Amino acid sequence: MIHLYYWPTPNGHKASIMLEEVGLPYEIYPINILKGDQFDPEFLKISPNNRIPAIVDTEGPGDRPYSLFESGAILMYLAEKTGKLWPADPRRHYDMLQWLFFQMGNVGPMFGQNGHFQGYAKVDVPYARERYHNECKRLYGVMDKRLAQNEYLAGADYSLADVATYPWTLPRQWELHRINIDEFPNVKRWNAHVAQRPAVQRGCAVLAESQRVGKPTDEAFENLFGARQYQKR
Ligand SMILES: N[C@@H](CCC(=O)N[C@@H](CS)C(=O)NCC(=O)O)C(=O)O
Repeated sequence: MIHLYYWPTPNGHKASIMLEEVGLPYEIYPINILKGDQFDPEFLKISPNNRIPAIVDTEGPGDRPYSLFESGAILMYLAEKTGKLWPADPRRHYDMLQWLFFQMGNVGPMFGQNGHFQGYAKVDVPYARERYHNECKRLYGVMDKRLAQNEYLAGADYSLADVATYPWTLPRQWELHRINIDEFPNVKRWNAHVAQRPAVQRGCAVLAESQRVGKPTDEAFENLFGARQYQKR
């Protein structure tokens, strides 16, 4: 059994989509990051960087429980465990890894900062707003070029790179990220195609009723970006 420590955010969705894709049984352990559950000492033992998602595999390697944090590592673990979305061919394998790491090192951090400075920061910082918006648009351009020649990010096959990237490019994020999707028609086509996968729909539906809409409350801001985030632990 997989225990999924989760909240319905783009990084959380990577893990829930993946668990649906590979068909492993899992139980949800909600970590309400708006209320500060991520600072619970028991959760920090599993996820020392106070971030979701995290998992515990009760039947981990050596038949002992094993815990993981960092969504990219979780996707790779679940793929290798099940042999699903884990290409045997070395070229396909490394094509997949390159585009997975492209998401982890670029799309996630830059889109996250873009959203922060466009919509959440309590003071307007034009330089940061412009820098991260430019980066976000540039990365949409990189993906658009890739998807002009390939059905999916890693090539002909749906892969971990799509699982990781799709939740960061949802139509409801385009306005916050100031993205005119018509400038990126290949991303638009790919996004609509991935959205039709039943596992993607089931993964995105997990705790969807708790999804935050609009600006964070003062309590959520304090937990995510304020003094509580920076307390020594
Ligand atoms: N690099 C991490 C990022 C995870 C992450 O940023 N998670 C956010 C939600 S999308 C979170 O847990 N935030 C809680 C906090 O900032 O305290 C991963 O890919 O797992």
